[in-house]
Amino acid sequence: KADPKASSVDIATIQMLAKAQRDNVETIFDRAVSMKPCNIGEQGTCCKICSQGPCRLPLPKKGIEGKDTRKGLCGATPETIAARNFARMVAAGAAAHSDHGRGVAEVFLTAARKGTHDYGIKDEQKLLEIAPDFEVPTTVIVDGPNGEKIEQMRDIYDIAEEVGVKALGQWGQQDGEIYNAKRAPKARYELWRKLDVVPRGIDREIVEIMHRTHMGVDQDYHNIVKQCTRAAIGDGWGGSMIATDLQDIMFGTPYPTQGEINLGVLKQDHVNIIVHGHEPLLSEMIVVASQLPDMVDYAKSKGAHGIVLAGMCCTANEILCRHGLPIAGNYLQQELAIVTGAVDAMVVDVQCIMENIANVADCYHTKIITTNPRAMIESGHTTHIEFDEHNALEDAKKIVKTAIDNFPNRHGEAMIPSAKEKMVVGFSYEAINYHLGGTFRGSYWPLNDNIINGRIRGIGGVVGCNNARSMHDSAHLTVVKELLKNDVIVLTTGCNAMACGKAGLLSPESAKVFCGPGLAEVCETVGIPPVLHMGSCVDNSRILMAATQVVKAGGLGKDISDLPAAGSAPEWMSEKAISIGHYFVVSGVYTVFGVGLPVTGAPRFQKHLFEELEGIYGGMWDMIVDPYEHAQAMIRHIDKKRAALGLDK
Ligand code: NFS
Ligand code: SF4
Repeated sequence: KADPKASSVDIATIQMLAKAQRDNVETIFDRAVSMKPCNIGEQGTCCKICSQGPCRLPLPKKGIEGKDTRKGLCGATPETIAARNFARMVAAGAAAHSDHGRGVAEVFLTAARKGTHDYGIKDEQKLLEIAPDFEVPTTVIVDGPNGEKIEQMRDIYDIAEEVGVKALGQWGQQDGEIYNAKRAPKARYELWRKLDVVPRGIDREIVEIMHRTHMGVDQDYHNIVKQCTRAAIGDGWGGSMIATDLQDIMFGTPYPTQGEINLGVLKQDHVNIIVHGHEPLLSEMIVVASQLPDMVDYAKSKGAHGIVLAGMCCTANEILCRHGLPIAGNYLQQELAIVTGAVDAMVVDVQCIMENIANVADCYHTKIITTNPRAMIESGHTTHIEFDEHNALEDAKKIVKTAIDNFPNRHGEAMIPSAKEKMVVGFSYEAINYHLGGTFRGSYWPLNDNIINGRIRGIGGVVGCNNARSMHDSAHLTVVKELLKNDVIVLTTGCNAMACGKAGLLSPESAKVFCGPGLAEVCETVGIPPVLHMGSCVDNSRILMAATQVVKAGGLGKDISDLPAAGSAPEWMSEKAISIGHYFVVSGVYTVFGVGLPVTGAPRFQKHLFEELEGIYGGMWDMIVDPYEHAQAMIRHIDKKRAALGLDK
């Protein structure tokens, strides 16, 4: 069994893990102790893409002496094998984000055509801002009463429809370039064109990875990485960015708001519903349904005082940043939320949902409700209520009602940890513009100015998952605190954002506790936290846009690769993280991963990712397990970029 105190730095997690063990409920923490990973897979050199294998090519214990003669049956080198495995992770990650984006685009188009009552256009301003990127005009010229020409706004729903059609077209586009590539700084876009890596269409690049990594196709790791680049740009600047933009238009662009986080947000005498997964299409409707007076009355008729709706994983970030609704916890807390005995329903859609929640739920009264036709759980105890956006609110009401009906079935008193923390969240790149600018129009110039004068040393993007192979939240917090101490402002998303929230780093007051003097001064003057929560993992596209705004504001070079900035995923685990890492790298960012990367068994491929890519893209991969060293490497890179810009350390 796992030692609770050695498993997490988060008190609520430690308490609930101990309770799970008392209740004889096995969790991922216990299995991480009893099951060790395969060391060949860990090195990235196990090939199972044809049935002559799996061919396993571990690094020799004494290292490679002389020529590396390892080969699979077909002759595949460790480089080819590791590169193919890596590429398939990029493909899966890009597919996950982009399929999410496709779903959003489909609903957006339905809404634009007024084919649903439940979704509409909330942020017209943002629609008008992005329309030109899709070459959609926002005005028309009409004849005035005296024959003169007058420019008139087009109907907002007409604009939306055209944007929707063009956005959705980005998935199936066969050639040309995806529209958003041009949003990157000019130098970056031109570099991509020169290297011939601008994605032709989002789906096409993902499919091509699957083809190239089939047995006996692409056997040059440089060329495989090039295709990874196309698919990853198609994710970050394509599928993910479209998801973020259209979600903002339909549900509102996040602006700073307060929220609360950790298992302590659950309430003993309330119906507790957790929405877990990734797509706000569902959770937005559950937000509406759970606040309807007849639903609240129904909950009261069952003996509850009200309804708590809390999020988990990136769905949580979506509803938190837009509505200030509480977060129950990050990825590694999903089983433990159920262990409280207070969760009446856990509603899931797609991604990062552990199959074991069904087993844990069996031991308590919690109903697991799957909602997406892509994602079911084979278990006698999960309920599937399919969510159809044409009937969204009705479906959401059915889900909320199922949770309420389950409230009387609790097994006695629940045990809810008291831990919860307040935080300020919702820093879309538009909001950063406004806040740091502090003027009516806002701009990124004040941020740049503070970087130039050295109060802020640089920018760190720290994102990504939890991983049961490393102590929960520990590496996240060490990396972030080390950056803050060295005056590096941190942009965050995903499960890192939640780790920071639980540790109090998302409050403006934390600036004077954790930051170096320069960063503390800036945060206190502006009244922002030193760690800016920008949303879910698809919202890493906001970080790309923020970086682009910083470049455009001037004074810090011409490209993202010139900025004193670095990226990090200290506790990554999902394939999505690999796609994100790669689009950051090829956008010009030095990107460090913790835990381990399955490339170490293929030294030449590793060198390509860790060193040679810098010469091509100005950004490169790195892997450093020790979180303190990890942060130091980021700071060294930031200093290198400062020096190149002629700025003091
Ligand atoms: Ni991102 Fe979000 Fe968390 Fe990792 Fe999973 S929730 S999309 S993949 S685990 S950060
Ligand atoms: Fe082995 Fe080659 Fe088949 Fe991979 S493709 S399993 S290395 S024979």
